[in-house]
Amino acid sequence: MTENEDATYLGLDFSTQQLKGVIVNKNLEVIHETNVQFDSVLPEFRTHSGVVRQDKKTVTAPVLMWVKALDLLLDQLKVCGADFSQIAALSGSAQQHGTVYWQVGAEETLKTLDPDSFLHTQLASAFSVTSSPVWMDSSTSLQCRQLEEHVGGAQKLAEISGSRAYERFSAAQIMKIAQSKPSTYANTERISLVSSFACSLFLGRYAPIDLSDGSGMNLLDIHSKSWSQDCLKACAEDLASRLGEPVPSHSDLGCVSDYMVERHSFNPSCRVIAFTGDNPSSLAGMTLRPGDVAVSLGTSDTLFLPLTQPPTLPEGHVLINPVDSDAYMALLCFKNGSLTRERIRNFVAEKSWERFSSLLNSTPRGNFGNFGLYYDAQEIIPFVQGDFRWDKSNSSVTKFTPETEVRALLEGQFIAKRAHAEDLGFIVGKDSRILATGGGSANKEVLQVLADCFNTNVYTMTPRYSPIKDKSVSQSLGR
Ligand code: XUL
Repeated sequence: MTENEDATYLGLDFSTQQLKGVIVNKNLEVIHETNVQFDSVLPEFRTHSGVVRQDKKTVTAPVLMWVKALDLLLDQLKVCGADFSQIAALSGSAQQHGTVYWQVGAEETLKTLDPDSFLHTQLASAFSVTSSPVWMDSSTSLQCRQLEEHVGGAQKLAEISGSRAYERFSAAQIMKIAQSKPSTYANTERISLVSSFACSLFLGRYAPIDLSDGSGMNLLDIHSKSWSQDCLKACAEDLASRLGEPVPSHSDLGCVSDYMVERHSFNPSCRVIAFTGDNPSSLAGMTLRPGDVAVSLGTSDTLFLPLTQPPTLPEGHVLINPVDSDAYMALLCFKNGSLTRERIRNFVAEKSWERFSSLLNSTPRGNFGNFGLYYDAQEIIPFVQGDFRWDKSNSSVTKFTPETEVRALLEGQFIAKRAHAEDLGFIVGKDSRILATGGGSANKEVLQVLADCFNTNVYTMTPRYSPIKDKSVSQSLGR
């Protein structure tokens, strides 16, 4: 497409609970924005918070739900008045680690889609695994130990891939499928991450895995930026051909598919840029400077920061930086984020954030010495589950008053983040900035607790809706 003053750009986010689409102009002003909530809009897939809990440890999401959500989202954007012919380029982000299994012959289907029908009807039998394992899954401890043993231990695996073996990472998930369903694995011609799967729907062929999201698999050598032969071998037979070659996260992959042009009137020269994981995308979008730490408060809570060199971390992850493939980023992920905050809010604050905030404001910082840690699902760091409460004499108790519970929850969540970050050697000093993002960062009272627990200033980004504000960092909460 030639230089066009009216050019727009489409961004997609395939997150755990919803699919979101945003169209911005060349000044990054949001022109259209819409979303599809999986549970309420697509109830036929029977998800809760976007996932299906098969048992306490096994958590998956139906692949066709994501495809159908895209059919709906594109139609919704058109109803909002979006003109797809003006879109010069598109890209996207997605929940990390989840794997999508394309059946033998599926790429041929992708390349020959009929513009007269929906994607979800045509791709109904394109997947050899119909419900994809996602990042909330913790059912692969056995495969994690096997992988670490094969490469020479947890430390060695962390040196190679940036992380010791983690249950939700793709290697252990692929290994579990190859071991427990060998015919399903044999009938799989390609394995995508959720990000590269979503990108493939726009490209009309298999999109490569990008280096940044690819570092969340326990399969990529983060130094050579190619698949580690040792890890591949430990995981499953003939895996390299099923993964394809990884590419830098900002790669231009070519033009949008004929299907998108004919069905949705995309411009045939609209470029498709590699999709990546949600955390790398946030790092890119927040333009962090040295010393900054980002805290994302979403379905998962994460903490991440840019790095020039890759340390070997005993816990947490080192990923390749999505903006500069020679640099890195550190990532800590806590599974019990917004769903746990909502559970406590529903229990003690009549499902109201206002009531939650007023309970919070009725207790002082430090909560009179009361402290709590709440893990609804099997946590990642530390690997525990359950509610734990202590009073000021450090005795374990089973119950708090509503106001004590609310503060104990937030202080527990944020002090744990600080403690784990400091354990890894990340020092939040007086000149540091914490940049908060994600749904939970909309609540000022919650951010104040974050500022108090880290004893530093917390900033949020202002989305650039009209009227447009100049400053991207608009709000500062004092210590
Ligand atoms: C990161 C992680 C989650 C997912 C879901 O390691 O597991 O943050 O990306 O958002």
